[in-house]
Amino acid sequence: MNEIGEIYGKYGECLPLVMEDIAGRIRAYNEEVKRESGHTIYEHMIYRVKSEKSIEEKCERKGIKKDAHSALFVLHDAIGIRIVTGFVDDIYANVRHIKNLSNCSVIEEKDYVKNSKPNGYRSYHMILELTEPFEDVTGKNPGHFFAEVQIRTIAMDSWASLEHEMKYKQEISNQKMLVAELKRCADELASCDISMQTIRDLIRNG
Ligand code: 0O2
Repeated sequence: MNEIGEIYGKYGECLPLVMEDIAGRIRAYNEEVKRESGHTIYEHMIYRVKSEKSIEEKCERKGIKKDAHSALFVLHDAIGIRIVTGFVDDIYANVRHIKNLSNCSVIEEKDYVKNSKPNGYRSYHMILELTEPFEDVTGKNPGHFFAEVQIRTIAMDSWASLEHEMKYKQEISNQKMLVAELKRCADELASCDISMQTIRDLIRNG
């Protein structure tokens, strides 16, 4: 986990606890499904509290004040959770479960799985508002905290990592060609994801 820095102030201490609470409940459900059906609804889950440096850079990029209120109330991804699934249907199984969690409401969602970005990016994004037994930046206790959840298949995840690597590389030759190739790969992977889903359903139900 990243070091918690100044920008989060005293609230930085409870962020890992808020994160563990929500991640723990997502993990517990995956284990319950596995016990009952023999299958999991995700392959792995990673989570982190965004580093002080990254959240400060994001405040700068967005032109907002660099303080705890911006970091925790204006921006909503100080806590980030990524769930990586084997199959497309499992993305939606996770979405349904998260929407039913107590003390948790989905305040924003973007389905880049059904509506992929022009570059080929696919993922399901949700911003969660969590009510937790800690004081928040507005002085409320129980307080409100936010977390960004990204849910995608293994294929979508490896694509996003590679595309992210390209985006952050300073000088890159053949960029136009690479962008086009990445888009082609994203579409091929999406097509494979659909076929894999169909094969899985035939194996499980047939
Ligand atoms: P980082 O460094 O990964 O955290 P926001 O900027 O979050 O206020 P936005 O851009 O409308 O608002 O949110 P969106 O589209 O839900 O994207 C949020 C995060 O999804 C991004 O965070 C990326 O991590 C990821 N993402 C979105 N689009 C792409 C994409 O085209 N390629 C890849 N590889 N990842 C993407 P940050 O804060 O931009 O970056």
